[in-house]
Amino acid sequence: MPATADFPLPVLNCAGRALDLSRPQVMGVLNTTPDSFSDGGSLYKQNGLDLEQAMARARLMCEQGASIIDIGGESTRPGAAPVTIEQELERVVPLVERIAAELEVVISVDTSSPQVMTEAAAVGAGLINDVRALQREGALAAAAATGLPVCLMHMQGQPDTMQQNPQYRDVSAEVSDFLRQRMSVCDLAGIPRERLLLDPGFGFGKSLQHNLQLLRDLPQLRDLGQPLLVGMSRKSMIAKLLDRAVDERLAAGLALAVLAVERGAWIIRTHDIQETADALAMCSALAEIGE
Ligand code: 7PJ
Repeated sequence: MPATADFPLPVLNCAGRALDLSRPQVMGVLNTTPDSFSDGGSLYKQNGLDLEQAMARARLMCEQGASIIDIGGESTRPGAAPVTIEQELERVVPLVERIAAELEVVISVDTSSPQVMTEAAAVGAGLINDVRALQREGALAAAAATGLPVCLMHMQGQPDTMQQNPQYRDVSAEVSDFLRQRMSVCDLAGIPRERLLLDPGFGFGKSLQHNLQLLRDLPQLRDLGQPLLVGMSRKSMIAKLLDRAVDERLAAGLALAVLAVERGAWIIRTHDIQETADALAMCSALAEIGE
């Protein structure tokens, strides 16, 4: 996001680690769930998360160009087994701590649980990424107390049933209204605008048509004045257009990432780090020569 009067700081302070918002950035997804749709729990061994393997993955993600690593311990895939707070803490906190100690990267936690926010922040997390936009009881206060930046995402319904028959009068206006409301709520709770990122939540209670309308209308969301984060990597919206298996969605995902940056997105959440970093480097190169 270019520095403007509305957004004078091209750098976001993520627990002392700088996130450069003067150019598009890659957020790499590191799932610690045994049932993730995109990587099928590949970091698991019999008695839980393989911390060494997860660290190796995190290191590789940094080498490939991720400036943020997003660690999730809850699968939001429809039909996924619900996670207990103990399981989520166990999956997320030790890994955050190790990454904070060993790698120079912004660590994001993909969580809606206040306790996970608090404990992850205590061991070095730099960003809270909440697909429920801090609506769970206690989440707003917990996030505010960490002092960390927060990504507020829009979701219609709950993960289990959200894809059954999503309905909107005007998806872009409704997502925009929701995010604006959550920004005000955050403001009252002591999370200032400078610490907020927004995300329309592709695939979270949205049909293919809704996702496409949101992508087309991203400039409307950009006008809310906060950096936009988007995640379309490997999602079923690609399969609905192309009928591709999860591991065959890379080219489409890169196209969507570039289209999103062209429309004002600034952080791309993806499973395909190096390829996305290369694609975004082309966007940056073009942006840097100016009008
Ligand atoms: C998103 C997310 C997204 C943000 C997931 C998946 C499902 N967080 N967490 N935005 N998606 N901010 O990776 O396909 O789109 S989990």
